[in-house]
Amino acid sequence: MDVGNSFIEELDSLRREALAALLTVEDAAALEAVRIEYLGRNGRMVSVMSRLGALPKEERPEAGQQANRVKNEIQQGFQARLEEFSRPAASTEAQWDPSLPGRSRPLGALHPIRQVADRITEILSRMGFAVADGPDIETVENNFDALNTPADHPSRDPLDTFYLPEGTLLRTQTSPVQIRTMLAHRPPVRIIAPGRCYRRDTPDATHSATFHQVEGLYVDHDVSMADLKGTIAQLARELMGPRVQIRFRPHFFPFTEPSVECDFSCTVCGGTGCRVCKYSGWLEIAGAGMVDPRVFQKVGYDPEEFTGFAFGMGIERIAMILHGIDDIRLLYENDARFIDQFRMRFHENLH
Ligand code: 2U9
Repeated sequence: MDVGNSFIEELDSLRREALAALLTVEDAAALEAVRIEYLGRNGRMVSVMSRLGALPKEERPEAGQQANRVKNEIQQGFQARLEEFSRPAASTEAQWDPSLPGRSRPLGALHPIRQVADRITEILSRMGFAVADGPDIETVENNFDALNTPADHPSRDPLDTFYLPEGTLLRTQTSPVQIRTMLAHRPPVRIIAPGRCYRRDTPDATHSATFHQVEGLYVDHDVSMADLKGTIAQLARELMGPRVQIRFRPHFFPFTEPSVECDFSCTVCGGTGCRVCKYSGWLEIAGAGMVDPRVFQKVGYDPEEFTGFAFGMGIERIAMILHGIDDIRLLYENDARFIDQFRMRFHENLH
């Protein structure tokens, strides 16, 4: 037997032993040990190949190619077992069905109150209103005095308002945000104040001790009731759809004069009368009016120079109308079965 033949034989037995060893390993650690023994830097493959140079020159190419084939074969065998060990248990492989639909990941959803507040904010932002905010804990001064609320006004009653120590309270409306803004800025002022408010109401289907409002304020030279009406009409159309009608009824608020209540034609029945609009065809949506000159005086604006309009609306009420919710308490229970219904559905109810 010449040198070349013994080299090829040695290669062959190396190949058989390596493949047999690869087949018998039972875990990744044993596999790695086999890899080191045969394919490692000081392994048997390297040691056999180091003897290539000792072969007669004419035999080297053929022997070299054979050595490479064996090395590749062992490497492939190693790779195949490695993949086997890095896969999850074989039993899951048998159960894997590529035709099954993918797993759906539950998506979060914005709370309906947030959705409606965002929508109103977005509509009024496009009309030029900036968003302002302020603290939930307010001063009696900002919440009542600066808004021209008489000392004996029922809303000041501790049975209606949550008073806190040192002349503070939980704000009963977002109006103190407008007071703060006017104290800090000269006109023109065009802001909305969305936020949470607190009143000592006994909870029932339409009342909650915490609720949300969006209020608006526009002060400049020559702001008129017509500007108010145009703003409310545009808001109504964008919120309820292009066919909605609006009407103003005279009302009274301490902070506006004249004051109005704003009704939208009922979006549930289209104005013909239903349970939601109490068969009137109209829904009370907002209160509004021209800012009372006494409020301007309190914040240092000259009522001879400036006029302004203000409006306020309850977000829960609007959400309830848009979504057909008949009990405000559902909005606060955070029952996932209820909340889940408002995923991506808001726009369906708009037009
Ligand atoms: C300033 C001046 C005037 C804000 C206004 C209303 C009318 C109003 C209610 C709607 C439903 C409260 O949530 S609700 O119960 N709001 O009717 N709000 S005018 O007037 C202001 C605000 C700030 C400086």
